[in-house]
Amino acid sequence: MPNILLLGGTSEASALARLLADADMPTTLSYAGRTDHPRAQPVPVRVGGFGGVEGLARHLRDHRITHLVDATHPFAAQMSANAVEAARIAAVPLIALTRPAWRAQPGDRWTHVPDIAGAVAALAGPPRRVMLALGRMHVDAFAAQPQHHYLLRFVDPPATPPVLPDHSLIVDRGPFNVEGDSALMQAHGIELVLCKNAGGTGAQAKLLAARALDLPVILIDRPVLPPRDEVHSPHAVLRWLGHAADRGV
Ligand code: 3Y8
Ligand code: NAP
Repeated sequence: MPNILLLGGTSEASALARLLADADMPTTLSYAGRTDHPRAQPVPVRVGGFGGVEGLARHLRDHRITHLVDATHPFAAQMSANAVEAARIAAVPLIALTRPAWRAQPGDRWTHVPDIAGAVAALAGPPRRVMLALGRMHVDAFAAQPQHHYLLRFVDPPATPPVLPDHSLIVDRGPFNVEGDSALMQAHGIELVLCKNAGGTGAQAKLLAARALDLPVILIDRPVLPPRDEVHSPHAVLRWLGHAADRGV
């Protein structure tokens, strides 16, 4: 009988958890504990770090995990790197459920930057009204470009006010929709959108709204991850689990 550890925190992880619950496959979904009220799941949930690679390898052994599914966000690079190494150490099969990077379509005015520092540098110049759709963890870096008005969107109210001198703060969690993001961007007179190339549908609304409003977008490239088996749909993970189970792993 499989015993699955699902590293979550994305819409795809939640969709997979639903499929695994419906298939009665024993699964635990894992959150880092970054948000105050993570979405309820149809499978048991654990919250908090494992304690690095060693901690995760120990967790895999102690809990007799038979399959590790990394369905974390493409920017959760440390977690994904740890998953590859810990799965190797504990000899547990690993699959990554990830989403393809977004690709510009006709009408998109995208500029690609390699990382947060590149995004900060790209904001040099006269004041503009910027939708900084990066969440909370990297906001402070943009104090280096204090001339802009920033529209921020956090999942939870921040413990301390953001350090940016001129900002508006929205507290909201996705998945978002085009109508909502378009109305938000127009209400705040947004002239530029800055976000990560997260892929998927849960964060895509702002890009579709920017296209409709003919606004430029600065898109941060994904961090490089170590090689691992990857699929792009929850059903492909089910096939992998079925296949892996056939091989008696
Ligand atoms: C804690 C779990 C689900 C998963 C929903 C997806 C979609 C909505 C869009 C914008 C961009 C951003 C942010 C975002 C989205 C989904 C998905 C996604 C982007 C939750 C969640 C956790 C987190 C962590 C949080 C980060 C933050 C990033 C907000 C739950 C809601 C900006 C990423 O305050 C903090 O510390 C927040 C940290 C990492 C990035 C950052 O730097 O602030 N996600 N987001 C997970 C854990 O603890 O393990 O609370 O339910 C999950 C989701 N957020 O099941 O419905 O699939 O991507 N999350 C980005 O893409 O740039 C918002 O505002 O347009
Ligand atoms: P990260 O920087 O790659 O990971 C930092 C540490 O957080 C990891 O080493 C691990 O601690 C712990 N961790 C991360 N994800 C975990 C999980 N699902 N379960 C248990 N521990 C976890 O991770 P992050 O970018 O902060 O992302 C944290 C969570 O938010 C993930 O679930 C991710 O899917 C979700 N998320 C992130 C983003 C984003 O933009 N980064 C966007 C949407 C959702 P230990 O080393 O102690 O094990």
